[in-house]
Amino acid sequence: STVCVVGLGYIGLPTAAILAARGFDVVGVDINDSTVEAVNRGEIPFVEPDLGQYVSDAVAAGKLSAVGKAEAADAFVVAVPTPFKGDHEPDLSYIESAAKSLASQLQGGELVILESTSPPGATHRMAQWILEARPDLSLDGADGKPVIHVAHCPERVLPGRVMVELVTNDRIVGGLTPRAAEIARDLYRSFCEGEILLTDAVTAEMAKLVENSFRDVNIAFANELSVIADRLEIDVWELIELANHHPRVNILQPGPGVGGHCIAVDPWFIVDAAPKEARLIRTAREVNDDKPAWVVEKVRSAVAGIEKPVIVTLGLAFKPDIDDLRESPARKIVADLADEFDGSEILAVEPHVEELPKELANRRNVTLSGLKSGVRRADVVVLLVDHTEFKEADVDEIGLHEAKLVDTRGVWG
Ligand code: SAJ
Repeated sequence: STVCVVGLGYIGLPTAAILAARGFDVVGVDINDSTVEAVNRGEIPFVEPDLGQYVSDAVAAGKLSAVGKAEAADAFVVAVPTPFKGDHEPDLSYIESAAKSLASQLQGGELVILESTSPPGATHRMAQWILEARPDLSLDGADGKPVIHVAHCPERVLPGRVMVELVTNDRIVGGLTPRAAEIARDLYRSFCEGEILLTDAVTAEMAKLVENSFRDVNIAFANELSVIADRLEIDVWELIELANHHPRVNILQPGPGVGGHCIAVDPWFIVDAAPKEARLIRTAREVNDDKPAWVVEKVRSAVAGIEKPVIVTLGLAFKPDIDDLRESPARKIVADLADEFDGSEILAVEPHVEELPKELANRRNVTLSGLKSGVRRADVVVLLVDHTEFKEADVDEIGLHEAKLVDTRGVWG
């Protein structure tokens, strides 16, 4: 049977590729021409282990192709972005245009799955957009109209392990009707070896948001501890290591803030849906979002008294050993340092990229640097990402001890 995947990003493309590998005839849809062209050449537009092989095999086998507009299919998977608008309000406009574009392709009997991380109620809203465009269809066969089965199946794969976790993770499938959930389950069964758990759409939407909020709140706890420990002049890494010997304590690791496209975003959808009640979740977001400014403050005190200090920052990615700079606190810290230390040199070390992101490349006082050549010239070294390359560096050989150190990840203590 045929599947149309709308949105060929970090989630849509892997999902399209794995469905094609399991024998479905898959058409991927993206508004970005260069993505469409890359996929049709059998190439991928971003880095993700094993995905390239899947895509090139599927395209070569004639099982996967990409186009600019939705086409008729037995099942539709919507995997488009759900960013913010205004003050942390979810922006459903990509879901709305996906719904409108696929609505014209429906005949009745199709499955429509929303995979995008969504605020509570978004799946219902998507179904309304479809039915507004297609009043001849229904969700439950009322008035004898042909049925469209709509479900929400949030993805929970970890970037860098997507092709593994798509298969091994358990999956939550929330239907607007119980029948829709069952039909969606059958599609996921084709590649998912984990448990597939059925519920309603709103609970499925919330489950995804709650998972990432759980992590955000726990990281906020660690980040707050690091600020408290600094005030009390104790070593937070030792503190956490010791506390974690307790059989029921498992504190996460502090860092320069929380990045990525999910954990720093999803909790706000809960806050937006229940602003009065979501107190802890909101505060956790604020604690994590305040951490970059605190790191800048630490650098400020480290360079006090040095005229035109050379500041070397290690890492720009949002977490170790990836090239993904989206929503990265490291990147924000480097930009803020560049603003604040206008006459100084900032040497940014990021072994996973070949060029600086635009907003940093545009500044005359920021350059991309090698690790050793940068650290040699440093008055202060600011460790922002615990890349393996940094952890394994020989501190004597790179001359680390000759500079002051602000270590936000506890790599060098
Ligand atoms: N971080 C810390 N300290 C920690 C752990 C993480 O500061 O102890 C920071 C990281 O450096 C990074 C951020 O948190 O900046 C997020 O990294 P992450 O590895 O925790 O998560 P993501 O954003 O790569 O992926 C998350 C995952 N969700 C959970 O683990 C609950 C993933 O399973 C989801 O699929 C993904 O969000 C998503 O797409 O929602």
